[in-house]
Amino acid sequence: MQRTRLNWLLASLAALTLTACSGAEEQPAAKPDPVHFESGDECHVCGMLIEGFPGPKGQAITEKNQQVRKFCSTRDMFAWVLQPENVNRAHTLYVHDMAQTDWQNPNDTALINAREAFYVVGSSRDGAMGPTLASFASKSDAEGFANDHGGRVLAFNQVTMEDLTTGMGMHSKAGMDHQ
Ligand code: CU1
Ligand code: ZN
Repeated sequence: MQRTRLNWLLASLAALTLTACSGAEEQPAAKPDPVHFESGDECHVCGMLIEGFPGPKGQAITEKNQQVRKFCSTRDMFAWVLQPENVNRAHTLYVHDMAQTDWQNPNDTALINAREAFYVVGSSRDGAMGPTLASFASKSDAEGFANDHGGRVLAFNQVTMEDLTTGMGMHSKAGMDHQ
């Protein structure tokens, strides 16, 4: 009797350990930290130099080989993310929180998880390529920005390809101050 009970105990312990191990293996690797934008960095989508242009930037660290992709604007980041080969991937994505930093010269200390951010589409403020999506960590900051500069607030998952083109159309006046 004793012995059977011991065997049973050992067996269940072994099973527990096995479960714990395979569980640990399935856990995704820790999310990589954002990297700095450096002078000379080029946008992965449009090829232009990223530095020296206003508005929030984006970056992606790819799911597979942890390759860094940098984008001149949130708009170009979404143009890449929404491609069929990327849209279902767990790429790590960062954008600037424009509540924490200057529109003309966003600082990398303000990079936040793009998937948890809120975006103002169709505002009057331009990014590196003209119309862009203003990114914010907090929904109320995004709403405040939309009150001041127009546009509507979307969560990451609500942004579509159409928002990158037609959604920008309501913007008209402030579009020409590129220096
Ligand atoms: Cu560009
Ligand atoms: Zn670009």
